[in-house]
Amino acid sequence: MKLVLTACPYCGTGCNLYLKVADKRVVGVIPSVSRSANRGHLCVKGWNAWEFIHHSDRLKSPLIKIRGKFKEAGWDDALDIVARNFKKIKKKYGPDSLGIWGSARCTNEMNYLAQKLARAVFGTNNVDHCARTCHSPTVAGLVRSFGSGAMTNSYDEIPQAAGIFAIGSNAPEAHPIIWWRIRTAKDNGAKIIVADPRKTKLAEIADIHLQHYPGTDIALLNALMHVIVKADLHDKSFIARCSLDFEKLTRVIEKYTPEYAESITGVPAGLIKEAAFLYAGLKPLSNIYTLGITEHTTGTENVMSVANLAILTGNVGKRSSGVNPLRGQNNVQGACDMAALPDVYPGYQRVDNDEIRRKFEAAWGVPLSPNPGLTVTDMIIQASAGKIKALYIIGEDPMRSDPNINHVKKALENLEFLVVQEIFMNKTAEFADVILPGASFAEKDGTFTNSERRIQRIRKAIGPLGKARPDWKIVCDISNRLGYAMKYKNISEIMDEVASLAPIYGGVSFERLEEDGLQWPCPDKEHPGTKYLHENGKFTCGLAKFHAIKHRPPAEECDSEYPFILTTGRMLFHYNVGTMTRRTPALNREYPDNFVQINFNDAARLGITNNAACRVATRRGGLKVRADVTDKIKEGVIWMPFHFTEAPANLLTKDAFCPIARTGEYKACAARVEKC
Ligand SMILES: Nc1nc2c(c(=O)[nH]1)N[C@H]1C(S)=C(S)[C@@H](COP(=O)(O)OP(=O)(O)OC[C@H]3O[C@@H](n4cnc5c(=O)[nH]c(N)nc54)[C@H](O)[C@@H]3O)O[C@H]1N2
Ligand SMILES: Nc1nc2c(c(=O)[nH]1)N[C@H]1C(S)=C(S)[C@@H](COP(=O)(O)OP(=O)(O)OC[C@H]3O[C@@H](n4cnc5c(=O)[nH]c(N)nc54)[C@H](O)[C@@H]3O)O[C@H]1N2
Ligand code: SF4
Ligand SMILES: [Mo]
Repeated sequence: MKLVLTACPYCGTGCNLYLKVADKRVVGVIPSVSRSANRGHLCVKGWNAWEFIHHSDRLKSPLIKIRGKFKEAGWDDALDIVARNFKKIKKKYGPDSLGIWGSARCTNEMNYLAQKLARAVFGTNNVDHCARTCHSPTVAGLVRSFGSGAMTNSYDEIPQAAGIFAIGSNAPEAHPIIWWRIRTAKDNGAKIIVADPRKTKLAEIADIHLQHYPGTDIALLNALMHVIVKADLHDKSFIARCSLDFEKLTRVIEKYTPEYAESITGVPAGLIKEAAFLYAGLKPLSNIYTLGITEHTTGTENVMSVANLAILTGNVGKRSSGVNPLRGQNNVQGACDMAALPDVYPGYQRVDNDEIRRKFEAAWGVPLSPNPGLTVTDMIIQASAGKIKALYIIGEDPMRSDPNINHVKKALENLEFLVVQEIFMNKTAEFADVILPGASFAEKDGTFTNSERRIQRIRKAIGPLGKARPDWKIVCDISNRLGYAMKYKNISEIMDEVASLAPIYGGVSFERLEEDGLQWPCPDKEHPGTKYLHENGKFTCGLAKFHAIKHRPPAEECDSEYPFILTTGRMLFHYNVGTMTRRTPALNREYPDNFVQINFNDAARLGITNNAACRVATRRGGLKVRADVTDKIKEGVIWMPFHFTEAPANLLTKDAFCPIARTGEYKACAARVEKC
C-alpha cells in the first residue's frame, strides 16, 4: 500500500491527510500528525474523503449536448466546440459578454490560469467564484478596516487566548479542527462568548450565549461597544496610537443602549451588559466569525462592526487575538489570492491601477482591460438581461448554491453558450452545452491555501479516472486553442509565475512548501511566512479605521403572512451542495434527507410534531421537509441546511445582495411553516 500526503478537499481548515492507495484505487485515509493545520486530527468528512473518488457517477468523458441530450465525445471535439463558440461570441458581442467562474474547490494553479484566461485571452475582468456567496464581505470589510482582508491570526494561537468571541460561526460542524482548538482554549481557562440565533455546540460551552434574531448583528455589536465605552473600558492608548475615526464611532453607538438593542435583537439588556464587561476584561481575545456575519445585505458592514469591536479593545496585531474569519472552502483563500475576482490581479493588486496593469501586461504580453468586471451575482443578473452571453463555470453549482434558484435558472437558460467543468453531474451542468470532466483532488498536483493563509501542497495519489484531466490542464487546452499559448512543463512553473507577480506570494515555491507549507505574506525566498498580521498595531493601511455603522433590517422582514425568519447553513456530515458527501455512504446514512429546525413552542402552536412532514414557504417557493422540533433555535426563527439537491433550500432564499460585496442574504428571509 502506498501513502500519499495531501490536503483535505472539503473545508478551509486545510487538514493534511494521507491517501491510502492500493491497486490504483484510493482505499482510505489517515491523518497527518506532523502538519500543523490539524496535528493528527480529522473530522468525519476528512476520514471519509476517499469514497466519492471512485463513485460510479464520476464524469469520465467530455459530454456534448446534441438536441437536448448529452453524448460522450473525445477531447478534441469538445475543446473545438468550446473554442469555436467563445471566439464567435467574443467577435459578435465583445469580450465583456463572456465570463469565467473559477473554483474554490480547485488548486491555486488552476485559479491563476482561469483568471489569466479571462483577462489575457477573453479580454475581460469578468471572473469571480463562490467567495462571492461567502466571505466577499470579509475581503471588502477587513480591507476597509485594516488594509488586508484575511484571517489575522493562526490556528495554534487560539488555545492560548484568554477570551473567544464567536459570532455567527458554527465551528463544531463547519470547522471541527478549529473547534478542537476552541475547546482546548476553554480547557486552558478561556472565557467564551457566543452570538448565534441557535444553541450550537459552541454556544453550549459558552460562558455567555447571546441568542439574537438573524440580521441584528450590528445592533448587538454597537450595544457591546456602547457599554464598553460608557464604562471607560476601551483601550485608549491603542486607539490613540493605531486608529482613525474613533469620534465618528462614538457618535453612532451613543444611541445603542442595551435596552434599545434588546428591542431589535431580542437579547435581554442585562445579558448584553454582562457580555460587554466580560469581553472587555479578557486579553488577548480572539474574535471569530463566519457566515452568520457575512451572508447579509449588511455583510460588509457587519464585518466592519466586528473589526470596530476588536480595535476598540486593542485585540488585533497581537498573538492569540485578532479578527478571524474562518474561510469556507478548501481553497477559497487561494482562489481569492489568485484573483478569481473581478477587480484585482493576483495578490489583491487592483486592475484599475495603471502601474499594476502595465506590470501584468508586460508579463502576459497582451493589453488588459482597466475596467473591473462583474461579480458572480452580477453575471447572473446580466445573463438574464442578455448582456452576458457565455459562461465557463468551473466546480461550482449555482443552481443549488445561489439564492433564489429560479432566478439563476432564468439566467442560465438565457445564455447562448455554457461550459461546465465538473467531477460530478450537478444541477448547473444540466444546462451546459459542453461538460468537461475534471480530475478530483486525489488525481492531481498543486496547492491549496487554507484559512490561516497557509499555502500547502496537494499531491497526486492516482491517475485521472477515465478521460478526466486535471483542471489546470483543461484551462491550458482551451487557451491554446484560442491562440494564446499556455505551455507549462510542470505545475510548479505556474506557482513560480505567481510568485514573480504577486508580492504576498513572492517567496513561495513548491520546494519551500514541502515541509509545513508557508503562510503569506511571504515576500521573498528568505522570509519565513507570517503567523499574524498587523504586528504592533502597524496595519497594512497604516492606521486601523473605525466605521460608524447603523443597524439596518434584512431586505425582507416578517409579516403576518410570512411570520418566521428563515436562516440557512450547514451541518457536520454534509458539504455544500452535497455532490461528494451525499455520495459517501458513511456520511449520507447519518443524514439522508432535508429538515427544518423549529422551536418547540412554535411547533406546538402550529400542531407540528417532531419528524412529521411540514411545508416551508417563502415568496419564492415552497418545500416539503421533515420537522426537527428542538429547543436549540430561537422562537420565531427557523433553520434549514442547503445540502440536499432534491429539497433545495435555495428555492426559498431571497436574491437580495450586500451592495458593497454583492453577497446574498442567505441568513435571513421571511417564511411560513405549515403542517402537512
Ligand atoms: N460540515 C461542513 N463544513 C463546512 C461546510 C459544509 O457545507 N459542511 N462548508 C464550508 C463553507 S463553504 C463555509 S463558508 C463554512 C461556513 O461555516 P459557518 O459560517 O460556521 O456555517 P453556517 O452554518 O453557514 O453558519 C454559521 C452560524 O451562523 C448562525 N447564524 C444564522 N444567522 C445568523 C445571523 O444573522 N447572525 C449571526 N451572528 N449568526 C447567524 C447559524 O445559526 C450558524 O450556527 O463552512 C465550511 N465548512
Ligand atoms: N442557502 C444557502 N446557500 C448557500 C450558503 C448558505 O449558507 N446557505 N453558503 C454559500 C457558500 S458559503 C458557498 S461557498 C457556496 C458553495 O457552493 P458551490 O461552490 O456551488 O458548492 P460545492 O458543493 O462546494 O461545490 C461546487 C462543485 O464543485 C465540484 N467539484 C469538487 N471538486 C472539484 C474539482 O476538483 N474539480 C472540479 N472541476 N469540480 C469540483 C463539486 O462536484 C460541486 O458540484 O454555497 C453558498 N450557498
Ligand atoms: S475540518 Fe475541514 S479540512 Fe479538516 S478534515 Fe474536516 S472537512 Fe477536512
Ligand atoms: Mo463558503
